[in-house]
Amino acid sequence: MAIGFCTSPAAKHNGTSFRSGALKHGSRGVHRRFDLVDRWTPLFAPWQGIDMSKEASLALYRFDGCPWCERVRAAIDDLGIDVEERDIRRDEASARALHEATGRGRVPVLRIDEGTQTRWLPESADIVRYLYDTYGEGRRPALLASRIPQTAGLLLSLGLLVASFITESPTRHYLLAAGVMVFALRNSLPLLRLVLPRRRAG
Ligand SMILES: N[C@@H](CCC(=O)N[C@@H](CS)C(=O)NCC(=O)O)C(=O)O
Repeated sequence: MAIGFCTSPAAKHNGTSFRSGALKHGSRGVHRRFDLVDRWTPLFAPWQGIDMSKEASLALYRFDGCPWCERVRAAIDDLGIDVEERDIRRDEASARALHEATGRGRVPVLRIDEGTQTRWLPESADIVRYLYDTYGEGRRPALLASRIPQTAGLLLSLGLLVASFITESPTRHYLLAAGVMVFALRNSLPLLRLVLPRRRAG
């Protein structure tokens, strides 16, 4: 149900924006509670200490060819939300800001600005979860944004490696090579997004 009291990246595609008020609490519980009290959120907001006039803006720190960043971008495309992108290999100021905030240059990192508060969220899996929890309205992550390809690839490569150790015949070498290849492929799976047609919601 759309209320539209304040705008957020989600507002672009679904007109619902009060969820951004829950960002600073950052807990699933708060989101769920808001879903239940949807219509009454503006009444509860002051009581919850939430400033409904604040707008959350998101920025993704990334660089080209980073598979974990592509995983997050797949989620962003799937959700159809507006997220500014900062390429830390092309933009020195962004690289510096990231380093100052997180103490390292590892990406992806999502910067969440809401009012005067800024949160830096690292780890692609956590970012994807956060985006779907906040803007997904109950949806599950798109395949390339989800853990499924990574987990399946890891299990398959482990299976092949174990099989290569317990096999006696020369086949073991093929199994070992396949295990290593599947593992390498699994790590670059999100890059598939770069060659597949992009599916952008909204
Ligand atoms: N587990 C992390 C992996 C992130 C990662 O390894 N990022 C690479 C680029 S794809 C990186 O930033 N490496 C540079 C560094 O670690 O300083 C995630 O899923 O976000």
